[in-house]
This record gives sequence, structure tokens and C-alpha cells, in this order.
Amino acid sequence: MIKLNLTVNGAPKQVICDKDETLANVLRENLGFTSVKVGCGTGQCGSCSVIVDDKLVRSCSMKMGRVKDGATVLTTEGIGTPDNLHPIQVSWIANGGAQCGFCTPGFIVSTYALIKSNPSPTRDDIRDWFQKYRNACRCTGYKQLVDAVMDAAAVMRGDKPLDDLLFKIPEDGRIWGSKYPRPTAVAKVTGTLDYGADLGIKMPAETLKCALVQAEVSHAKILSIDTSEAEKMPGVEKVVTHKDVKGKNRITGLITFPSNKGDGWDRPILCDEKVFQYGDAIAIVCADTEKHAKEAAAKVKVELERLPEYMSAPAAMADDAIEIHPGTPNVYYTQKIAKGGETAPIFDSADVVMEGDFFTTRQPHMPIEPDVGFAYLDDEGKLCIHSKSIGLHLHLYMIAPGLGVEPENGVMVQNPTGGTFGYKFSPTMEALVGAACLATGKPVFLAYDWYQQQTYTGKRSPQFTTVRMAADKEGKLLGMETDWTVDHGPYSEFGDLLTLRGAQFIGAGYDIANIRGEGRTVCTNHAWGAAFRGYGGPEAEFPSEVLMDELAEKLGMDPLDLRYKNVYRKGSTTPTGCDPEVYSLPEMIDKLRPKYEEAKKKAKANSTAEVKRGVGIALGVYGSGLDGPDTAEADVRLEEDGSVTVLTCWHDHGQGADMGVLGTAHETLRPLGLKPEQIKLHLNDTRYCPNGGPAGGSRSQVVVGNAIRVGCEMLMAAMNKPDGTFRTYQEMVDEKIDLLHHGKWSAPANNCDENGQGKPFACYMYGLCMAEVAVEIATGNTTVEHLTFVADVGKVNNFLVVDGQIYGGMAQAVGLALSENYEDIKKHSTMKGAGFPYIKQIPDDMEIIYVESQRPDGPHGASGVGEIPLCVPHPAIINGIYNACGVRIRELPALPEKVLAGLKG
Ligand code: MCN
Ligand code: FES
Ligand code: FES
Repeated sequence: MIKLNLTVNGAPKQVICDKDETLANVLRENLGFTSVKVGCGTGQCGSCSVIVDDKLVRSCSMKMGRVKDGATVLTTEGIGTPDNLHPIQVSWIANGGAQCGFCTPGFIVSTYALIKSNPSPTRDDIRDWFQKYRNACRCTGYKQLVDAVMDAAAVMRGDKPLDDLLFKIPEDGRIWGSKYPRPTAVAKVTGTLDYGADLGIKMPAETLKCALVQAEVSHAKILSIDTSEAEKMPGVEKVVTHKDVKGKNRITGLITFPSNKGDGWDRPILCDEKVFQYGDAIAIVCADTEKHAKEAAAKVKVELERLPEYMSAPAAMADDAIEIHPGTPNVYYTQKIAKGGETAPIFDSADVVMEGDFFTTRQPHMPIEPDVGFAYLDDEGKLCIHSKSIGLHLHLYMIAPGLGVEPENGVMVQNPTGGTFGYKFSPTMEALVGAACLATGKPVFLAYDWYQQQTYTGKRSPQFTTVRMAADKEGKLLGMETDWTVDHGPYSEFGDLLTLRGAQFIGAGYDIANIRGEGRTVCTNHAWGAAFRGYGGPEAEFPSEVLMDELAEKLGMDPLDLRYKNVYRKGSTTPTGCDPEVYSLPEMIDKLRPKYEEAKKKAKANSTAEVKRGVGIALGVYGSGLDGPDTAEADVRLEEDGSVTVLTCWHDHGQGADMGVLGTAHETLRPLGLKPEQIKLHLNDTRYCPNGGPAGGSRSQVVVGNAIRVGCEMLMAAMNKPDGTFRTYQEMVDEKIDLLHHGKWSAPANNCDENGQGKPFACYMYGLCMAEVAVEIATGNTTVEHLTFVADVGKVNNFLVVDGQIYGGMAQAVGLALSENYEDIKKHSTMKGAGFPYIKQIPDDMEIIYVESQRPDGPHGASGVGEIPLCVPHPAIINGIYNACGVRIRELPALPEKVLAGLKG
């Protein structure tokens, strides 16, 4: 142990700690400065940035032995507080810099150090700084962060009044369609918002800390689990195995379609008979400290019989492959698409036919915050689970039978969440802490480190897709044939629904009268397939959008002209045979065209022998909702002080559920003349909040938004007096009129049939992207220099949020196109190794053009936005690479060596 006297945020502090402890842990756990967030824990993300003796450091990588006695430390808490914000924090709020907010305190400290050393930074200086100090953000795409630094520096130099950054409510009192800052912004920029790991520190002292015993192979039979040595280790309360799990010990995958050959009960909470993938949890050690729990976990002996590991769909589909789940074939679901007439005769007689094979990767979600959760029994004996779940009611039903708990005896709460991008559509942590709590009867806490986050959470399912398109010589599409194979990993969870997305979205955006095809879901031993932003959209639209480019070349047409000729217009139908709800694609193309012509000229003029420049375009469509009559509920209550409380589950990944609820409710309640702060939010706790449904499928603005709208309208109708004015709270009470109103809304849609035909979504999102890229001929390295995104996401609730969704989604699409992967479990287990895009990989030059077509079924005309910006840019980038240097990439990611091989080939 060592003793140090430090000055932290101007106050003297004494710490006694191990010299090998990290500064991050000491600041967080010994001293309570939980603005210091630990993301990667290995110096790669900057979320733990603090200033030590005027030097910016990543505190997770600084051992206390290296901190000098008497050192001064500055954390975000010391920069500004909620009632005394620093200009950097004000600027972060004004520019929408905090989405999930997990990276925010680290960025704010880093910016503070930057402006101190350079009061007038250029945008490039800022980008160089964040690159050098490894400040990583997975949500924003960085552009709004650079905007925030520029504004903050201007204010600090005295070149701009701080007041310019403060939001002013317009005269009509309306915040819908504005840049009103999200309600959680102040807490995020001051580091005062407690995420799961911060709440864990503040749990009661008797809380047990958990460590997992995990598989280090991908497929094996479990012969025995010996916990005897581990049980005797210091501080150990219990080693929980499958024998302690009282229910079915399975998480149900909720099979969506009857033709699925599995039963959905394939994912163990704790492995009993078999290991199905690397990282599978075999036991949970519950101890007094995390250190003791981890030390004991290393002593659990698991005897295994190795089985063949099928790490890709083709391997698992081989004739001699054994069934991964005995009794269920590895190919357990097939989905057809049959629209219009047979395609074979069309292909026989078409003027032009184009075909290609494509592959999209096992893209990792890579939130900065690793998974975390805790559980306890409340005074009524109910099992309460707090986690990053973005589908609380759904997850309760998925895990309750496995745990042996009646759903009504369970409560689920979402913690403030540092990004999920869809991986938290799958419950895992929830079942693990639930099992540990029930087995010990004590509060339990479990946090993954970033390695566990990467190796033991679901991933985007890789997809092998073949597409054929037939067209006449004028470029009119006549027919399409498709074949797609989804590698869904070992667990069936939502795999059939994902496979349906191939039927719904390959070729989406175009009027194609005749389509035939088949897709299949395959069980493998690689990481299980979890929802990932876009859920099947990026996989489906990459092949058809790249093939459209190839077809244009064969026809001798410009790729934009070919698209313009074929996009949805009145009379067109989607691949599922229904009418689109709006026809905005022609207008979107019209808006892009002048920029496109300009960009092509610029690319030609700026190409050299060393660096070739090119322009690529792609378009995309994705549904806002879950298939069929997707439903949400919301309660709206009038309070004594005249304010209104909205209660629902609009789960917040970080996208801005708080702003979504506030904007929607405020717009609906405008006749009451409430100020935004008079609308209170009570969200994401199943004990109090009705079921809004999971925050997947970019559904919440449409579906939960409509439930909120209905609830607000019901309350106003109840308050309405015959003279058109509204009753006060007291009048409502006196007249015994209900104060609480239950809004419910179901989408006017139906499920697709076995041929993939139907009207699955009431609202869609439309995107058109232009990528301007540069390819270095010597290395094959691609730089995306400029992205333009034309978006129709309906009427926009909040522009700070929606801009941020689009920039951030595009940044993830750059990663998908060029660098991200999780295939090699070792190499891809770190942020750097997995190709996480830091700021210099993402263009600062990103432009958004809105076409706001009013949605008939969207609340106040809104559709969704979350996923469309990740469905379109990656094919645009790949098409841009071809346009630049003639190399056609059909398998993502377009790593430099692949492009180089193409250049040489
Ligand atoms: N919005 C708006 N106007 C519109 C449409 C949407 O202002 N016309 C706002 C909404 O109020 C909401 C946000 O945009 O704050 C996204 O709305 P929506 O598209 O309805 O999506 P959800 O709220 O259901 O969020 C989920 C969606 C999905 S599916 C994933 S995955 C995702 C995403 O959003 N993961 C994210 N965005 C993310 N953003 C961050 N920062 N982190 C994630 O993990
Ligand atoms: Fe410290 Fe990532 S750099 S947590
Ligand atoms: Fe940066 Fe979420 S806001 S990681």
C-alpha cells in the first residue's frame, strides 16, 4: 500500500491504495469522482482522460505508483458543475455533443487541455488532438464535437458571447423541429449522470461482486465443472453454476415464425451440457470484491470434450457437419420471396443481366461502455434487475422462465446507458445477475471489461448474398433473383426475423415487379447474432446497391440516372408488394444531382497518379417499426402543480429517448401552453412505466411517439371544458375526472406471408448518400473525404438529435465499409484491433440535406431515423472506390490490402 496526498479539482485528498491500482479506479472508487469513465480500460478510448499536473493522461493506464505525491488532478467535476457550467460544457450541449454521453467527460477534459495549450485551434488541430489522445466516440461521428470545441474556444477567447450558445424558446413556444437540448445533456456534460458501473460503486456494502467463468473454446461437450477449490478462495460467497438455476436455465429466442425448425430454447443462462461459442458463461463467482471473484473464477475447473468448431455458415452447412443443437438442423429457417411473376423467363429474354456475390461482416457494436448490471431482491421479494437493456418488458419475458421467476415477480430498470447500437436487444447480463442474486439472496453486481464486451456479446450476423438483376436496354429493372445466407451464430434469437429482412430490403427503393429468392438462417459456433443498427438493412442493401452500379456500367448509364429511372413513384410497390407511404426518392435525387455533378468534376480534377479520387452513390430504405401491428403504451398524468408527467418505456441507447418523449409530448400538449420544463419524464422502469416496446427497428419515434401523442390527446380531451379552455388540476379533482390517461397505439400494418409479401411497416426512412473518396495507389488505403446524406425521416422532432443520429450512423458505415470486423477472436478483441474508427478516419466534411415528407401515420408527421444512416453509406463508399480506381470490392471491409490486390490484379 502507498499513501499519497493529491489535490483533486482544487481540494486536498489523501489516498491509501495499492501502487499497482490505476488512477482511474482510485479516482472513481476511493474518491468518488465517477465522471472518470472506464471504457476500454487499456488506453484506447480516452473516456478516462484527466489532467495530472497539467498533462492530459488516460487514467486507466496510469498506475498509482507513477502518480507523484502532491500531484494535482483535474476531472470533469472540477471544470464545471450543473449550476455553473464551463463554456466547453455549454458548447457541448448546444452542439448536441453528448448522445449516450459516456465519452463526454473524457472529451471535455481533453478539450480543456487542448484550448489551454492552443486557444485558437483550427478544425484540423482539434482532429489531430483527439486522434493523438485517442478520444473515441461511437455515437456522434465527431463532427458535432469539433463544432463544440470551435464554439467553446471562440467563447473562451471572447470572440463569441456565451449567450449565443444558449437555446432560446421561439415566440410560438414550440420546440418541435428545433435544436432544444436534450434533458439529460447537463448531467452528461458535467459527469454527474451515473451509468451502471457508477451505480455499482454506490450499491449497499453487502453487494457481492461477480466474475464469470467463461469458455475459451467455441464448441465442446461439458464433462464436469469442479468448483470446490474456488469455493475455498478468500472472500467467496458462492460459485453459481447451472445447478443453482431454478428455472429452465434457458433464454428463449422467441421464435417468430412457425416454420422455424428450432424451438427457441437454445441459449443457456449458464452452460450445462455444451459450450456453443467462445466466451459462453459456465459459472459465476460471487465474492466480497471483484478481485477475489476473479481470482476464484480462475480456480473453477471445467473438463471439456472438444467438438468441431463451425466458425462460418459454409462450414456449418457442410454435409458432414454435426448438429450444433442436437435435434435441430444447422440450417433451421428458410425464407422465400416471391413477388409478381416467375423471373426465369424474364432473365432469359432481358437485354441486360448482372449478377454478383457479396459478403457483409460480423461487425462488432463497440460501445465505449462495456456491459454492466446488478440485481437485488426488493422488500416484496421481487427480483429487480438494472442493466443496459433496451427492451425491458421483452427481456423480462425472455429470461423469467429460465430463472424460474414469474414475470410479475420481476422488475427491470434501464440504467443510463453508454451506447448499445442494438447488442442490448439480447438479454445476457440480465439473466446472469438474476441467477446470481437468486442463488445468493444478496444484491449482486457484474461488469464486463471491454474484452468481455467484445468477445461475449452478440454481433452483426455475417451475410453471403447473391443478387441477379435483369433490365431492358433503357435501364428499367424487370426482375431480380436473390439468395442469401445468414450466419447467426449458435443462438436462434431473432434469427428468423433477421432473415426476413433480406426479402424485405434487397433491392428496396426500386420498383421491381418480379422477384424470386430464398434466404436461410444458419447456426454456427462464432459469436451469436444480435440486432445491430440497421438489422439486416446494411446486409441487404449493400449487394443490391453495388450491383446497381455494376448494372449502370454495363448499360452505359450514369449510376444516378439508373437509380432515378427506377425509384419508387406512384404505382410502384416495395419488394414486399405494398405501396410505400411516401414517394420522396425522386425529390431526394433532384436535390443531390447538382452536388453530384460538381463532385464528379472535382474528383477528376484532383486525381493524381498517386491518389485517385472518386464519387460513389447509394440509396436505401428501412422500416420504422417491428413487423406487423407493432404496439406501444404510454401513461400521461396531470400533476398538482399543473405539470404533466409522461410514463413509458422509450429505452435510451444514447440516441435521445428523453428528447424524443419531451418533444413529442410538448408538441401534442401545445394547447395547454406548457413550458418544456413542465413536462416530466418517468422512463424505463417496468414497475411504473407501461410497455413501450424495445428501442429497436428505429421504431420509438413512430410507435412510442404515437402512444405518447394518444395519451396526451386523451388527457387534453379530459381537461377540455365546453368553452374550449382547460380544467385545472383542482377542477379535475373536484369533478372526479381521471388525471391519468393511458395512451396506446398499434401500427396499421401486417406481417409478411411465407413469400415475404405484406405491409410490414407503416413508416419507412429513406436515405441517399454520396461518398467522395480518395484511394492511395501505393497502399490501397481509402480515405472518405466527404459524405453527403439526403434524408427523409419525416418531420424532424429535434435537429440536434437527428443530425447526430445521421453523422454517427454514417461514421459506423465508414467503419463497416473500411475497417471493422470481429472474425479473429484474438486480433479483433480490442478497439484498435477491430478497426474502431477514430476521428481521422471519419470525414469532418459531412453534409445532411433534409426532405421532410409528412408521414400519414407518424406522430406529427415524423418517421424514425436511427438506422437509415447505417444502411446506405457503405455501398456508396465501395462504389466510390470503384469510381476512383476501378477496384470492385464485394466482400467487406475494403481493407487496404484488398484494394491493393485489386489494383495489382
Ligand atoms: N427523432 C427525431 N425526429 C424524427 C425521428 C427521430 O427527432 N423524425 C429522434 C427520436 O426522438 C430519437 C432518435 O431520433 O431520439 C431516434 O429515433 P428512432 O429512429 O425512432 O429510434 P429509437 O428511438 O427507437 O432508437 C433506436 C435506434 C436504434 S434501433 C439503434 S440500434 C440505435 C439508434 O437508434 N442505437 C444507438 N441510435 C443510437 N444512437 C446512439 N447514440 N447509441 C445507440 O446505441
Ligand atoms: Fe482509459 Fe479507455 S483509455 S478507459
Ligand atoms: Fe460518444 Fe456515446 S456520445 S460514445
